[in-house]
Amino acid sequence: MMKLLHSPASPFVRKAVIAAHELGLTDQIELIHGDYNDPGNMLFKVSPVGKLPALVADDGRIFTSSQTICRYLDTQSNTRALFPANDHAKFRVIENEALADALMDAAVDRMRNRRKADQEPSAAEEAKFKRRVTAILDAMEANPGWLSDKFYIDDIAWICALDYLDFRFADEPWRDGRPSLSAWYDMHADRPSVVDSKPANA
Ligand SMILES: N[C@@H](CCC(=O)N[C@@H](CS)C(=O)NCC(=O)O)C(=O)O
Repeated sequence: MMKLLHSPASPFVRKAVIAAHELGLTDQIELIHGDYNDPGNMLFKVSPVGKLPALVADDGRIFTSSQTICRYLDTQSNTRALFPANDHAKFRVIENEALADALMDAAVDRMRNRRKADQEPSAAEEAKFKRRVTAILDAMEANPGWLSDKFYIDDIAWICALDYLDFRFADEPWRDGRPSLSAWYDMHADRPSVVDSKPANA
């Protein structure tokens, strides 16, 4: 049984959960509660990075980011693929995934800035992260052909990114002024892998 260090609030963990579902691997993965604030948590025994997600494969190999986990899972299934075979299409998908990951990093960092226990949130950081999220959303809106109906890894990552914005920043609706991205999202919203993995507080 593979082991996935997991939190229901993490958009990066959710990429791995949706990928596993799409690949028919859910039954082969045990979810283990991961806590990056607890040095005693199993996360730190398996991953030198100490970020969620982390995956321990059946043969003991460790994967320490959503990118490598999803690529590894893709090789463990012959039901379908998370990447197109054609190189040109594949690099579009990989770059789209990188955009979603950067959006999630900025949104997660913005939350962390707001929740600093020992100091006031930085207004400059808040503005920087917000600007980055907006710029990435606008880039995708301006290029409606970049995402697809294939539900490759980039589509998975973008669903995770957009749902994370709804989860944490519902007062700033990303749909406003972005009809293409909204239509693309709606096309995938009812997929069982998406519905079954909605973000929740840990
Ligand atoms: N590039 C990593 C990012 C993972 C990440 O930032 N995870 C967050 C949770 S959403 C985390 O574990 N943060 C812990 C920390 O920064 O200390 C990936 O794709 O897996």
